[in-house]
Amino acid sequence: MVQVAQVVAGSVSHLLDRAFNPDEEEEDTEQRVVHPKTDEQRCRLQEACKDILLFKNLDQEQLSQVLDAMFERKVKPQEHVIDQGDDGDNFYVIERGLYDIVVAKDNQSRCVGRYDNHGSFGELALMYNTPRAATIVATTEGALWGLDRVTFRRIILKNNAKKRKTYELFIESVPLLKSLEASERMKIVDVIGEKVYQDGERIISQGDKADCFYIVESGEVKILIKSKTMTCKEANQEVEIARCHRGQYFGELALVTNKPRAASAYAVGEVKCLVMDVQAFERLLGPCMDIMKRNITHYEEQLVAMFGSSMDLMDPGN
Ligand code: 1OR
Ligand code: 1OR
Repeated sequence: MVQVAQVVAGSVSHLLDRAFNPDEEEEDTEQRVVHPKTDEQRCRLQEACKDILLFKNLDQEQLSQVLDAMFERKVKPQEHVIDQGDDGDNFYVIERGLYDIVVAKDNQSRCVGRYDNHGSFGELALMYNTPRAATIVATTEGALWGLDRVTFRRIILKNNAKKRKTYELFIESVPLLKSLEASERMKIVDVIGEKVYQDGERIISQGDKADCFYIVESGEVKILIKSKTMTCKEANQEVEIARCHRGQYFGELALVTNKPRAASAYAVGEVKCLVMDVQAFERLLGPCMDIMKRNITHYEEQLVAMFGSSMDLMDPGN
């Protein structure tokens, strides 16, 4: 069933896309797209959106406008939600379902990744006014929440202009990202979300499936490992193996090795992290891969030095 959006305040002609000027104060004159929802739909929508990184830096009013504008879309197996090369119409948040990311290059289509019941896609064409960069195919029955291009650009792009100002200097100072071009660093800022953790809160849990990468913005993060081979009395006891401070990263190992999390990470005091999803990590951090791989070699050396075996990094679920 196609739901018809209610457009309140302002005229429909404003829906036509135009050059975006983030400094223009236009909130009060701009049309608002509202798709009415039942309480039950709103609950499901809020649950699906609670970890969406692009929504993390929005204020209350911006977030409520985004949620008002979102509409439900059910999909069937093999349905193409997005086709590479098309113009961008909507941004999508996943409520449930599996979705393949397929990229065609040199006349060959390749599945380069997959969304598994979480995450979002379709932001790139809307952010940069480019054709769709990949095809997204549902491989199961699924449910999505769409956000129209005009609302996305009005709210998310405006917020991204602010994010660029806020994080530009910090991102330039992150050693891992030094080898990137300035424009590539800005693309990282565009897709990251800030998450805040309280003292003692667990950020990563050893053995979990991984979907995010973290850069410490402020505070301290301690890394603890449980090892079945270590010489510690209690086999299941966690021991501290490292600390990460402002400008340092963690959570890359599971994304690089495609394995479960090798260790757990906890906040020491209040911690702010910039968080990137695995798709953005693969898309944007390719040029930093050598540095990360070199550091992973150091973990393995340390592991052997500390516990006499590097088995656990290869089999972190135990
Ligand atoms: P879009 O608006 O271009 C397709 O529509 C979407 O697929 C895109 O936004 C992203 O949200 C999502 N490269 C390009 N787009 C990707 C990628 C990707 N992964 C997810 N999307 N990768 C590089 C492939 C060479 C990363 C693969 C994990
Ligand atoms: P992850 O995705 O596996 C846990 O999630 C993260 O802890 C991991 O990525 C690394 O970013 C981080 N061995 C394994 N992981 C480590 C280590 C480490 N240090 C930090 N992490 N070692 C410490 C070396 C000083 C070797 C184990 C003794």
